Amino acid sequence: MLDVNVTRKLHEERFGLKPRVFAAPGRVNIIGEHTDYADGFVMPAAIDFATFAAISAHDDGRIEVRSENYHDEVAYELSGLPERRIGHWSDYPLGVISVLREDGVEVPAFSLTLHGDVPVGAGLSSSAAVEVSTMAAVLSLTDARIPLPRMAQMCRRAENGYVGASTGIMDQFIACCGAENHALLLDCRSLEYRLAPIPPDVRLVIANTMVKHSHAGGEYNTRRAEVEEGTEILRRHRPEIRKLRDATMADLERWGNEMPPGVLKRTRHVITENARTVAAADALECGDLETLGQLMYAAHVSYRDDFEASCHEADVMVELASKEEGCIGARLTGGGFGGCTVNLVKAACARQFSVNLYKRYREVTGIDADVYLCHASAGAHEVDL
Ligand code: GAF
Repeated sequence: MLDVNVTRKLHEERFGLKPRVFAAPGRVNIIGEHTDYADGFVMPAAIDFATFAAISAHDDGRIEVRSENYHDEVAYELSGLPERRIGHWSDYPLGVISVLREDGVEVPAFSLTLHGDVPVGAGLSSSAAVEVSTMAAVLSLTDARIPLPRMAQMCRRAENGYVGASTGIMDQFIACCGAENHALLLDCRSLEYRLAPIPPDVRLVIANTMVKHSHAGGEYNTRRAEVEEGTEILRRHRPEIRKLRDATMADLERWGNEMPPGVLKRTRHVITENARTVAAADALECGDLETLGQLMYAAHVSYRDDFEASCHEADVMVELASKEEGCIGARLTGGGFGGCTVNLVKAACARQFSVNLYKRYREVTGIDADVYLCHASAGAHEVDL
């Protein structure tokens, strides 16, 4: 975990002003993959990796944004901010500023230092952590009072519209509304959510396959387009199907033969994943960890075979985890095509589990994985002195 005092000091040394500091966490998704933009259900938890956004105001009409991770900074006149992405790390904070202004927030001049430890390209939502921490920091300089769920929607708009990745609401929402020691079941249509405690004798172990994943363009958007195509075919028969959230397996059995084979499989994944996610939240709330674990394994199989968003390394990682003592459930988490697996593990076994998983994965793939013992953490907040 990063030391916030280091971020404060770096900001003061660079900009000569004492900052206020805001934190937003990364996340791991326990279950519910590619269901958010289908208005379905997801069950992520915020984790103890975060981005800090240290901010101080000034009055020279400029904004300066420094990234300690990229050892780089940008500066613009407030009157001359780029209107769209330039393919640079600064697209994320600049996208947030653009959305704030679109919504009528008067953004003042400031200096901002971004400093985080959410692994990049690992499927743990480093970009949402940057967006949400930036928004919380910038808002602190204004009179605007924006509730956290709306902040999540605005940050999503920044990512969709400005950065150009057609992601759903999950990552920004959990970065805003996550709670210590809880998973969050989100209805991505109504944005109603409930928090489910993670039992104290269960640990979240995140295993990084070290296969990089990225959203901006690429396979994520292709999958999303296939999901839209499947939805459109079902909607022709049942116009009340606005999103796949409204469709059932019976609909798919009836009209799935009109879909290209890939589209049929993507559609089936989303419909079954929604059901699994709701069942998983119930299981967690009832303390039925065995059912929860089985649902996670089933979700991985669906992600691998129907959504075809896994990769060899993630399949190996899940298989190896399932054989370790204390493993309740394991699956590839996040947007897919690499990144991390999420493992629910009995607390008493978690250390040995991590050591063994690292060793076995190295034997099979030759790759040195990062294995993180995490705990569910709070969403966006100001970090007190
Ligand atoms: C990425 C996206 F940003 C989320 O909105 C979600 O679709 C996820 O992939 C897949 O479940 O993290």
